[in-house]
Amino acid sequence: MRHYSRSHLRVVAWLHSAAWWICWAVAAEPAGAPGPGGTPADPAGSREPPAGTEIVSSTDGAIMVYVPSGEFIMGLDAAEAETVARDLGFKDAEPLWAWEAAPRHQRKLPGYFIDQTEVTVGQWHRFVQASGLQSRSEETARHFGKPAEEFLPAGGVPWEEAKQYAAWAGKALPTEAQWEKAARGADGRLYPWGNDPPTPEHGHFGLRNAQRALHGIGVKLYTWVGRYPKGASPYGALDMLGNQYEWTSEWFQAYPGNPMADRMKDYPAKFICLRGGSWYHGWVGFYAAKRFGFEPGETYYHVGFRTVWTPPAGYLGSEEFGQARAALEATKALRAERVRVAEAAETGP
Ligand SMILES: [Ca+2]
Repeated sequence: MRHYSRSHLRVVAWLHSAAWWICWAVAAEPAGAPGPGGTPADPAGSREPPAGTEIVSSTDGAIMVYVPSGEFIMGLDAAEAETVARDLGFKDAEPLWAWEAAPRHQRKLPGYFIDQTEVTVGQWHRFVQASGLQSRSEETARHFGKPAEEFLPAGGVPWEEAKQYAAWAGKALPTEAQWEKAARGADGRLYPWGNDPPTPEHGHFGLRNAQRALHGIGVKLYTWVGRYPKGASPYGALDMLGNQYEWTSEWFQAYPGNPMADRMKDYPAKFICLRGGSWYHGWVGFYAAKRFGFEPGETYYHVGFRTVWTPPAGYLGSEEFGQARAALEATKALRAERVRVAEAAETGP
């Protein structure tokens, strides 16, 4: 078997570490020091963490990455939808239902952290133990107590339970805009990595033969989080496309100006919006603007979620920030070790 993921994780960890120290050297200028041209720099505490800054959440132990404040491009125009369709091997965009993501428009968001990966079996297990929740997610519970399965994504989680998890962790489900900006950055790219057509190395889409060739194992359902570094977004978020579909915090409704809004008039109050496609739906969901809906009580095994957190002003220089940074190395090492054990066992979920 190949140890593709382990070696890549080492390289990615080193690159992240190097990038961090460069960012830190910039961010750690004395507060109030003159900026370029002799103008005063930002006062202490008002600066944002650099894009892609990683932390470990103090509540649920998730690695989170920073998405800076500012505008970004959301949705697709018709020409972009046709490009995506051709990239994915379709004759036109109709089978993708890409008209649900029209029109292309600009949004502006404050900065926030988002989980680098989907919430895992291990995190979900700690949540139900701490909260006493009688969860409906049998799909996740069947993996409890098995170290090699701790870093599989939670699945079969109904929307209300996902919201309960987020509240327990002091976080929230992402809005659609938060999810989409984390996936495609600010420049309107079609996919997290840019505009190059997707390949089986960009995410887990249930392409069994291709994934077997890549990892040397048979993946039947979802797979361990963070295995596709080539699919990383501009902020380092992983599995934004593929693996589990992800609940957002919002009911599914047409964007203002959508030319097909009439076809979507029954969506609100019926469907919650999910993002990112899934291994079960294959290529039809493999683009960053993809929107999809399920009723909130549904518990499909290809549906999971991730959470977001908005830091308070002054977070960059706080003791809490230092602790969240210090926990990264051990958290990454544990995940790499669990995935190595799982790969060695050559079993899929
Ligand atoms: Ca996903």
